Amino acid sequence: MTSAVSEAIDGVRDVLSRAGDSVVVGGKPGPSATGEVIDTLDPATGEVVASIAAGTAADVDRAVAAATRGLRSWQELSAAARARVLYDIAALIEEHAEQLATLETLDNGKPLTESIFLDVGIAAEVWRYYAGWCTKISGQTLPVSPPVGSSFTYTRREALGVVGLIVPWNFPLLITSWKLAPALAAGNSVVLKPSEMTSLSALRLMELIDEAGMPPGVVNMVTGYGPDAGQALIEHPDVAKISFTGSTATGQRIVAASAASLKKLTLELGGKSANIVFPDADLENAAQGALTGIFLNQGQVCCAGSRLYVHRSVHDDMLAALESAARGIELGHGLADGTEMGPLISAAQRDRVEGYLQAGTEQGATLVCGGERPGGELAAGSFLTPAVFSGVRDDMRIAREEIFGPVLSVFAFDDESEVVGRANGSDFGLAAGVWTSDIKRAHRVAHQLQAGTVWINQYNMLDPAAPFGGYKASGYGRDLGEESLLGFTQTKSVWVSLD
Ligand code: TXE
Repeated sequence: MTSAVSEAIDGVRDVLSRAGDSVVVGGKPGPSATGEVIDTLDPATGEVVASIAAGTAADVDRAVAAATRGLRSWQELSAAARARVLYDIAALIEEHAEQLATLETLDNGKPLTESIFLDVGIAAEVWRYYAGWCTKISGQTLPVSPPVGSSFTYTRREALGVVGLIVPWNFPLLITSWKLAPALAAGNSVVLKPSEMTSLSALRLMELIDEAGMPPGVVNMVTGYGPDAGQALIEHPDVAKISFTGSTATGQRIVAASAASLKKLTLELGGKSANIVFPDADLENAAQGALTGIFLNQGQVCCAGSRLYVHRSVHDDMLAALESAARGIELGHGLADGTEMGPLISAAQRDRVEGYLQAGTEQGATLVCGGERPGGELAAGSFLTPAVFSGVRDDMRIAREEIFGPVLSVFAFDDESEVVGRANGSDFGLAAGVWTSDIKRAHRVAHQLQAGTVWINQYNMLDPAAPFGGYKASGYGRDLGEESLLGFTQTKSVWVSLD
């Protein structure tokens, strides 16, 4: 480990030393009811960096009870006062950007520059965006018909109550912010369950939320394993909604559990996104977009452009450019200078990805480069060199299943309608990319693609104002934008007799 890395870790030691108190109930951080802990590892070295509380159903019960009490104090504040708290949270995130980014990189492995600009930078903007919404949530007056003039009728957008937010490990602070900020802006109280692998930035965020003057009990957190803390939250009768980002299997469990109390759900369940390069595209930009589309965050991105469809006339040149760029990507500790790609989240995730590399080769695809465990200093971490497959068929497992790692599948295509059909021939529908200089084709194809987001001549763009979520098996409901905010509200029609 270089001295720069050790120094960066030393800079967050005080936060790490508080990690055991990661169950936050009624504004008070503490251990779990059982006192059990979960070790959190630096995926670049395999070393334990902290131990977080392993919460269980008893902690979730306490947290939901605190959130039920906290709801009133949050709703008693004026909309402007609630907005001020959210604006202050945004400012505190920016003020502590380096510390939060260091925690994120240490926990997740991603390069520090990604943590600073993408995770922490966009998280602050998300808080600011939803802070603005607090004072703009309004109902409508309705032109009801008979009996004419006898009633005045209007709608109110009301909070749901206590909501449960379950967050994965790939963008811990960012996805927490995606869910928490709109839930609060809409007037709900919250129980947050971060991933057991990456709870450190949430731990620090809870402290900043407290510093911003959030009334106790409005935001509660239970860290712990999915089948313990998570399952208790999704089954809790007093939780009105679950907003979840994670695997399809867990999403299906949440749907089943929601039946008992008819919880409202927002589910973002990953994808297998197609990125389509037409021959009239700016090929240099397209190659760059294809690379960041798949290798950002080590490929552990729900909207990763993991299926790259390249027109046959430019396929070989594009493949050569991708191979050479992929071979040049610098792997290293996320906190080290010059690192372009960090380790995967865990050894188990790397094993999973390696299973797909093997399946791809066995089913007849050609591994052009990558897919190796680097040696030397990196051998102790869960690193994998960026991999590119060519000669992939649409029916192969690597073309159909979410790999969630740095593995790109490249396909050749011949014409537009063929490629649209193949791009849509997936169970998922989270995102897609289109690279072309033909404006008519760009929009025509974007309209035909079955995906919640389509990027034209760019990839992985996100903004708090733009809704994000999936078609088909990629889930339902939306994060971000006004739609996410409204998903944390319910509409009441009020009828007043004028007779
Ligand atoms: O996800 P899980 P995992 C996909 C990706 C990845 C695979 C497995 O393909 O390889 O899922 O990842 C909580 N009740 N995505 O196993 O288990 C868990 O504690 C309630 C795509 O880590 O779904 C964590 O907080 N909660 C994805 C969260 O669910 C439960 C991002 C996500 O973990 C639970 C992550 C239960 N029974 C993985 N079991 C994306 N859409 O971006 C687990 N959890």
